[in-house]
Amino acid sequence: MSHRGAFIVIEGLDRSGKTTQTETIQKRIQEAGKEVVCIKFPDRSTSIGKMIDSYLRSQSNLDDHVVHLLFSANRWELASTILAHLKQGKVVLCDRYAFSGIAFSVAKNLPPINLAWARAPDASLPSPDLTLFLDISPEAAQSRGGYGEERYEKEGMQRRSQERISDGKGGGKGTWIIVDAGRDMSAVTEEMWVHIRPLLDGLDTPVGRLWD
Ligand code: Z5A
Repeated sequence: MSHRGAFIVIEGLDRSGKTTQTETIQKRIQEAGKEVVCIKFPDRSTSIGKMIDSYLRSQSNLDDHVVHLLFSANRWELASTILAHLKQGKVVLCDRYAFSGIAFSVAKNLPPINLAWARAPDASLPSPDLTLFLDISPEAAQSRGGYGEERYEKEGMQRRSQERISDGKGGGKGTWIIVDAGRDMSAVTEEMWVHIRPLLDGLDTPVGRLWD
């Protein structure tokens, strides 16, 4: 039986090192002789992604419900691509996913954007086999480069979204691992690799769906 690839999501707060670690892990997977495709959400290259980018840079204002639905639509734009890569046996490494979508919208404290409302648009998206949540305090994140340039990069929003980012983890059958991202980069990579390596030979189970 041919194996499908593993769908691995890297989640975490702003400046927790998601992009840095995605690049390092991508190289490691390639060095292990496996094919890997990297995806990042929001994908700012699509027409929906461009609207999100403009909003995040405070160049435009959008209703909070609309923004939430745009982030979800941005994932749906790539859902069939993710499934196609997995079917071809490639590892899909994804920087942020629906868990960020829920966390940042619910953190706004604007009824009716509660957990149930926020989860609904992402229902049935491909569900990750493994989510590595890079955990860091907002204070430590702030001390890292580039903090404060975009709309959500404020301490209160970061703290509230951190409290909410695990809300989606009960959905799907995948594994959720918390990684202490406050350590040096190589220590973080090594811990992530321990969980990723066993998935590189592929899986023979169907891809799950959020929030089954
Ligand atoms: N958002 C949303 O609301 N709804 C959604 O559905 C989704 C997202 C998907 C933009 O996301 C915003 O969109 C985000 C959530 C919201 N808002 N906030 N906040 P983004 O992913 O495009 O942007 P980002 O979170 O700002 O990503 P980032 O800037 O790329 O951060 P990162 O990837 O976690 O960190 P990094 O770039 O790898 O590292 C940041 C710096 O820290 C850099 O200088 C590194 O060299 C340094 N670094 C990294 N690791 C370490 C360690 N271990 N030690 C010391 N320094 C380190």
